[in-house]
Formats: sequence, structure tokens, C-alpha cells
Amino acid sequence: MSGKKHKKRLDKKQIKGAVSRALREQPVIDMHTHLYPPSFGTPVAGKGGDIDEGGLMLWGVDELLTYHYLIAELFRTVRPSELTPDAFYGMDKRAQAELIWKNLFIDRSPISEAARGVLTTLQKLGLDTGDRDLEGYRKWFGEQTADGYIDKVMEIANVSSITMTNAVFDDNERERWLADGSIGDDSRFTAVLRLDPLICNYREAAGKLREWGYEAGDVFEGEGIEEVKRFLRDWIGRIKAIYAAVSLPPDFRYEEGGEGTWGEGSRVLREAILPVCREFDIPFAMMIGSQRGVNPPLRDAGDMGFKADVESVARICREFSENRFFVTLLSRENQHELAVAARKFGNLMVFGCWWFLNNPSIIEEMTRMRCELLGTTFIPQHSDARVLDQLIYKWDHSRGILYEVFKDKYLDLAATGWSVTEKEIRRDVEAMLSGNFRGFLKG
Ligand code: FIX
Ligand code: ZN
Repeated sequence: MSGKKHKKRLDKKQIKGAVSRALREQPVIDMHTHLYPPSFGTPVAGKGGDIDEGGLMLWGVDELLTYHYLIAELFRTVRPSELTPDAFYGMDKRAQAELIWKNLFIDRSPISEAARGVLTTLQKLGLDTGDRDLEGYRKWFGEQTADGYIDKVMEIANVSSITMTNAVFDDNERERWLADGSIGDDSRFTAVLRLDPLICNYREAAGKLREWGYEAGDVFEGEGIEEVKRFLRDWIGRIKAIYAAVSLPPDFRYEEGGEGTWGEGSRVLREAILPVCREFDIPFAMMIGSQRGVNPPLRDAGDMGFKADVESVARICREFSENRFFVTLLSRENQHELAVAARKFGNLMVFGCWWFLNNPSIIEEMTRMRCELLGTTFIPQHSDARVLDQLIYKWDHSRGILYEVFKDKYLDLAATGWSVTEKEIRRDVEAMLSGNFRGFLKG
């Protein structure tokens, strides 16, 4: 027992101040986004840049307004007889943005999280949201250069590194990598190999692999297995993936026997993906619970989330104890079981409040529960930003909620007589916003 009183002990007010400062000042590594650097092209007109219609770097007010979260909300305000999703998607981007602006910001108050996020973003960029002047905002964005704007956004959001999601089965993205292997060499971004079709629809994925020169058969067996591994090695190397990732539907089950609906996908995981991840010593991320196309005409806005099978996650962590897994689940009901599973498996890193969970009330509830079960050994949040500027609001809102949770946890500690110090608060916040992710990548 040390009898020495801790000299740097903080009182309640100082604890609140220290938590707030630590959260504000700690740069974030955003471990899952759908953002890209300008080398992937941009369809958005800025100062001095070329427009690339299929470009992947999205930014600016029209992209913010046409985020698929807001498209879903738009269709709560229009009758099918007035506007169909097809007609909406047939409009040009500016007209889509104007309609969303009118219906969700002018005709009713923008109190949803996604709508409020647009306003926080504009405000933090220094624009006057009180003006409600969409044309004025457009003018301001038109004066930015895509490249310089990334630095500006990262500075305002205090994000030090952006992790991409590199969908190798998407022809547009794949062809860009093949045309110029250096497009990923932007020190602000890191790459992640995203391979949904390999697990979710092996036959279709194998057909593509054959087109690309890998002799994968229609059934995952024999020499085709080595070809799938060769494909994975080539792409992990080409894009310098820091981890590999999949998004799985709620009915996904890990079927050890290789039989049943998910038998083949489970074998691809067991015999190709996880061994190759081990060879490269990189984690595998599983995002489970998204049901695609619940309302197909809405496209990305028509996906939904349901409960997943946490037992499968536990079985995977047990069977592949040499692999490391990032896991996030889409249903609120799964969160407690997932945190309990993480208590059992050190190779399971719980991360983020994904998609429909990325709302203040739910982030708060999930983060409190995770602190209580896991201490500081999880990654509380990722942004899932699709439009660069969203980094600003997603991290601003999340930091505000993390403050509420963390300060309560340190006040609870202080109430036990434990000496809470600013240095230790900073250490913990660093771990949760950055270090836990970096550490897990290293293994
Ligand atoms: O699968 C994913 O990575 C999802 O995050 C996205 O596909 C989804 O559309 C999204 O943007 C959620 O925030
Ligand atoms: Zn995502």
C-alpha cells in the first residue's frame, strides 16, 4: 500500500475541465469512413480542380445535403404521387440538394441528427447558419480547393488520420487502383480491403476473380482456394491495407461444418481470409447486421439493420485465437452481448456506434455500458463519414457525448477517494480516440 497522497489530485470542477480539454485536444484516428483523397477524383467543383463525374472524393454542401441518411428522411415528407425515388435519383445533384434543403430545413425544423449535423458543419466552418442561404454556402465551397479543404476539415474536426473503405469489388474504385497504384499514397489516409462479395456471394465473386485472372472455381474448393488467397495477398499488398473488412447481414452465422446457408462463406473466412490476415498480421473487421435493400428503390437509403448472432462472433474469436477482430453491430439489442463477448476475448476489439446507432441518445447509452464492462479497452466511435465535411459534425457531436460519459466515470472514481489526475485522463482519452486502434493494428 502506498501511503503517499497523490499531489495532482483534481477536484470535481477540475475533473470536468480536464475531461473536456482532453477530448477537445486529443486528435482522433477515424477507423472507419467512406472518404477518399483527391487522387481518387472528385465530382465536386472547387477552385482550380478538374471535375471527375465518377470521382470518389465527396465534399461540399450539395453532397452534405444529399447524404443517404437525409434522402431517407426526405421520403418521409413526400407522397409517392409527388415524387418517386427513381425520379429523385434522376434529378441532378443541385436539384436534389435544393429539394432536401426545402423539405427538411425550411418547411420543418432540422432536428434529426443527420440534419442537425449539416448545420453544425456549416457553423464550424465559419458560415452563418442563421442566413439559411444555400446559394451563399455554395459560393463559399466553390472557393475551396479539394486538397486544401481536407487539411481544413481535419484541423477543425481534430482528426489526424482517415481510414478509407476500399471496395475492391467496385469496378470504379478497382480500376482507379489498377491505373495508378500510387493513388493511396496520401499520408492523411490509410486503406482497408473491403471484401463483402467473397463471403456473402462467393459464386459471383469467383466469377469476377476469374475475369481478373485468378482461377477460382464456382465452388470454393481445391486449387481455387489458393487462387482466392493469391487475390487477397495481391490486393492487401497493392493498397497497403491496414486491415481487411466485411459488412454482413443479420442472418450471418459462422458455420464451422461448412454446411448451411453460410457454409461456403464460413469456409472462405476460415480457409482464405483469416489465414491471409494472419500472414500479413492485420486484423479483420466484421460489421454485422445490415440488411441491404429493404426498400430497394431508395438505394443506399433503403438499407436497414436487424439483430445479429453474437454467438457466431464468439465462436470465430475462439476458433481463430491467433487473429484479431474489430467488431461493430448494427442493432441496439446486440450491444450488451457484444461487450460481454469482448470481456471473454482479448482478440475482439469492439468499435463505434454504427449508422442508425450514431445518434446522441444511443451513443451515450452504449458508451456508458461499454465503459462499465470494458473500462478503457474499446474504441468508442468511428464516423462512417461519406462526405468529407461530415467529419466535423460527427466528431463534434460524439466528443460532446463522450464528455458526458467520461466525466461521470471520473467523478465516480473521485468519490471513492481515488486521486484522479489530468495526466491520467489524457492517457485514457488518447487510448480511446487513437491508441487502442493503433495498438490493435500492431497486435
Ligand atoms: O457497410 C458499411 O460500411 C456501411 O457503413 C455503409 O454501407 C452505410 O451505407 C453507411 O453509410 C452507414 O453509415
Ligand atoms: Zn461504413
